[in-house]
Amino acid sequence: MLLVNIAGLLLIGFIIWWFWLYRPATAITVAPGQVIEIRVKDGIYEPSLIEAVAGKGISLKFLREDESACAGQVLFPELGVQKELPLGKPVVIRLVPESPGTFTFQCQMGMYRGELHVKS
Ligand SMILES: [Cu+2]
Repeated sequence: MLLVNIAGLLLIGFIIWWFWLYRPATAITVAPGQVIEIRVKDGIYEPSLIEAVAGKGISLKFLREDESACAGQVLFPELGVQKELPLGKPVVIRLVPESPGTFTFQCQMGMYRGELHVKS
């Protein structure tokens, strides 16, 4: 019985780590005019850390491979962007980040999380 509880706690800990704490460290720098493809799969955006330059337009092509409803939208709350992501159909989002800063992008519930770092 105790063993089962410990296994349950470990599982919960793993889920919390996976969905809320895990951050792959690889940053992708977007050159102006370049399209970056972001896969939406298994609870993470790949890549999940995008670097861009203020005032330069960027194109992010989201490809949803996760059929759970959780992955059905991508939001950039600080930038006022919200898009539906149909399963298996790429959606290109064009952004012109005007000012430097860190902007999050996420699914509607915040399990999928990524960051857009905008440099001056
Ligand atoms: Cu979600």
